[in-house]
Amino acid sequence: MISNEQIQDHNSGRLQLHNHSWDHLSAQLQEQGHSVNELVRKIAGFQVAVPSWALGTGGTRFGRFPAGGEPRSLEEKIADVGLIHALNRSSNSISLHIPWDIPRDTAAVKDLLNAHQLVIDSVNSNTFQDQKDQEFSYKFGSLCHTRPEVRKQAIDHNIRVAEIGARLGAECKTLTIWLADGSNFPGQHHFRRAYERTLDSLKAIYAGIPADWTTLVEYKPYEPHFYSMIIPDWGTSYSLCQQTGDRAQVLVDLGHHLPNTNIEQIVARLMHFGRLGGFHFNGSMYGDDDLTTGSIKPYQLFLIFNELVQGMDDPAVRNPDLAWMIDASHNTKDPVEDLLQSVQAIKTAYAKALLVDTEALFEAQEANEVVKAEEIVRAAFETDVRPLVAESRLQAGGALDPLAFFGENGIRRRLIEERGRYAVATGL
Ligand SMILES: [Mn+2]
Repeated sequence: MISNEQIQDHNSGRLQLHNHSWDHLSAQLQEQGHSVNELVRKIAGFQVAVPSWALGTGGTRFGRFPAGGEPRSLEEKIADVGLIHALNRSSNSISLHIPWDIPRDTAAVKDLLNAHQLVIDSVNSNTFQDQKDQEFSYKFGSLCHTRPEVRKQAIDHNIRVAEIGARLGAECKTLTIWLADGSNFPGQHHFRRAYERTLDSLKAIYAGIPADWTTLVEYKPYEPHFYSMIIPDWGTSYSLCQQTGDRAQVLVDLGHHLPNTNIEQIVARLMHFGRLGGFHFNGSMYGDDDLTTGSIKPYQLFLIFNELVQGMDDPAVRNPDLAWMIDASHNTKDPVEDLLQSVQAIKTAYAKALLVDTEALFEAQEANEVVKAEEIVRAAFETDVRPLVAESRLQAGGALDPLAFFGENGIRRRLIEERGRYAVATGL
């Protein structure tokens, strides 16, 4: 849908203004002792996966208002991520949801992924809904269920999800488990037994998937169960992973925290233990998946990246490589525009975190110079890094302004013409 010529056309009209701001910023960064080329290289290399379910409009209990031209199949979802990646050169992988995205023709899907320079990086299981053909219901839980046959069905599903992922390419080595299990009323669950059953189920999944795969375990304090969730917090997730195996890791979803939770500290703790496996980005005002990353609390997003960068740079921290993914629902925005905004916010926070003068910061921390330490962190946050992020995109072959490109070239209108006004994304 997008040719290289179109991107060059778009860029040539904006190049003069970009070069002007980039010259200014790069001079300033060099003055501060940064290697500009190294910054550009790191930022260009930072890739954020798009989940297959984020390409359609989300809804609430009250309604859903489709954007039109939404992808009707796995193939069209891949095409949409290909479009995003062509524009921002930062979204080279897709995370699939099974059973929503079971490929009909694996070879054809792999060819399509290659054509768009994409890979499948992870697969997500679903035991939070009952499927038409399944024998037992998950109404009262899946991996924690009291009945062994229900647990077995959920375990087998997870193993099958990994098998489907493995067939889609060698890059796919991650199974993400978000467990919706929990209870709604006091007395409903025997907390200790439910935990033990969940642990046993996780161990069975871990033993059933390929030995070089990672299992990511997500936590969430409430919803869909409002009295107790089986994995409500990072500590529970951590304890389960620790007992399951080395390749079981905690997944932090920004939206899965109660208001004012210090997520950056959770990130630091998990990295310290070598158990931070991945990230789901979104911006949460309520509970989950609701808003564009960085739209409400950009400073917090930056502080999280500050911990991530420090952890990744510290040779004493033995944390595995992280899986980065957006996990948001787009109720009022065009999903593609929302994803472009999210990736931009993530890379902006990352770029700012790379600018923190950590040497000076650690000195100030040791000397208990509170104001100085805070000012060092804040100075990086207040730097306008947009020309740096744009330069890294430009050098990678992307558009200087992906959002403007999307609007000016009438991409949504063309998608509606191709797929129809009322096309609804599969799985939502
Ligand atoms: Mn998530």
